[in-house]
Amino acid sequence: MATKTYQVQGMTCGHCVSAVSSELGAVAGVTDVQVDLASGQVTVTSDAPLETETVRAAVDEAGFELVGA
Ligand SMILES: [Cu+2]
Repeated sequence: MATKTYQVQGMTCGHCVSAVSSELGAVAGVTDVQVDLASGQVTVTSDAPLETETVRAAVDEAGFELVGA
C-alpha cells in the first residue's frame, strides 16, 4: 500500500472534488482518494507507488492542475 498527498490547484466546489476523485479513482491500482477542498490537498492510496506523471495526467483530465507532489 502507498499513500501520497498531492497539491491540486483550481478546485472550487463539490463538483470539482467529484471530478478529481473519479479521474484519480479510475487510475490502475488506486484504492482510495481523499480530497480536501479548502487546502487543495488530494491524498491518494494505491496498491503500489504511482508515477507523478500518471497522477498529473488524471488531474489534468479532470480539468485541474497538479502543482505539488
Ligand atoms: Cu467545482
